[in-house]
Amino acid sequence: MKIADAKVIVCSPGRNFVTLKIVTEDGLTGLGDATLNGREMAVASYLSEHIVPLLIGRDARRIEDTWHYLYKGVYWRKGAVTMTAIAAVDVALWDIAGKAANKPVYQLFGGASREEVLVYSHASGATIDHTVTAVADRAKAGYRAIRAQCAVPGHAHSYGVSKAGRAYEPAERGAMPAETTWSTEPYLQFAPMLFDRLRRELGSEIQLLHDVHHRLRPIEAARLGKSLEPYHLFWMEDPVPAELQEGFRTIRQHTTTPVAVGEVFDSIYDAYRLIQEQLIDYIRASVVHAGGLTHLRKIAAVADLYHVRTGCHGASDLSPVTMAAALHFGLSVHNFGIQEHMGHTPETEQVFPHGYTFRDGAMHPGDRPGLGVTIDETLAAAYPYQRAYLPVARLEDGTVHSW
Ligand code: EZ4
Ligand code: CO
Repeated sequence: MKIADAKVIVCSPGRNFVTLKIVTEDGLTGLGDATLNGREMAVASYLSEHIVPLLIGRDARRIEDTWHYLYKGVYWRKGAVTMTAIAAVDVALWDIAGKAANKPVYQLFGGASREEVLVYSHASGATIDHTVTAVADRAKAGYRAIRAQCAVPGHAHSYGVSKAGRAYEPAERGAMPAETTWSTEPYLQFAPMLFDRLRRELGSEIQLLHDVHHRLRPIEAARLGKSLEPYHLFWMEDPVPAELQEGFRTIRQHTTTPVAVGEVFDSIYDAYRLIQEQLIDYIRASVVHAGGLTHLRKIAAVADLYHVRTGCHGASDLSPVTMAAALHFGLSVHNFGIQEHMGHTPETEQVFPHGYTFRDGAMHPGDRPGLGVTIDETLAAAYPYQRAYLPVARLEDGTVHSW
């Protein structure tokens, strides 16, 4: 089962996606997502210039060997661009392996560990009233777990708040990144008020999540976690930037609010101390940015030893190919926690027809052979790439801050 062809497809059905398509001599095709939000063409070129020539003629069944050939063989290890490129190859090969076996990918991972994959949706608003309504709407749509974000009064640019009537999409097309401002103290005072209202209006059953998006320092995150304890959040996400894993000790010493981290992690090496010291509760590393299904399953296996569960990133910049892969992973992995489900635009859904389904707050990858996702290349070509950037954040005095 030799690889006969591989190509990179870049399209923009509402937002940019990079997709790797691998074809075998026997005519099987596999898809892998290679989208790195705001730096898409770096991965596209890494794949087409450096990896595609290495794939032609390789045995498509040698997934583990190919992973190490690309990881160790490059000499320059890790990094978001490298790990996203490796992930695209890895996921495409698992797609092919499923098709060759005529089984959905989760059946190659030991089968289903559960009947469904619990997902959480997003809700946001410009005011607490709007946010309460938005969360209630998501609950009506069937979601049992909802991430709530709200603009801090006087600070229009709080993270995660959608522009009126539009789905939240942080990357903006244009020549330069948008600039937003951030102020920590008003946020720390405001966040408990938001969750107090949400609990009083929506009750205690619904699972509430919140994304801090790397904005705080450890002692500030400890204060936030403590102030949110009465509202028993499912998790507080990315409370601080995680380059300094030790920083989480301070948070842990002060609060029982569960902590989730890792959507920007590229491998187990970003997380092993967090996991081994049990400084986090959920690991958010994703199929697409952490080396594909092969490496994410190893991260989950390490996490399982330390009571850490999975909570994979699933924003709109992770394509339907990643969503499908995440669902095969989530259905099968023992220590699954929750899966983010932000959803995609109708244009994106048309470009990537898929077999996964949503019902009553949970998803299922479906039982088509492989991942169960295809790409309509003709339609994709109608949406050419457009450069887009994630915003940058500054403090009120102009200092650059984590966005
Ligand atoms: O800002 O995926 O939890 N979800 C998030 C996302 C990220 C984007 C960055 O590309 O934090 O919305
Ligand atoms: Co996040």
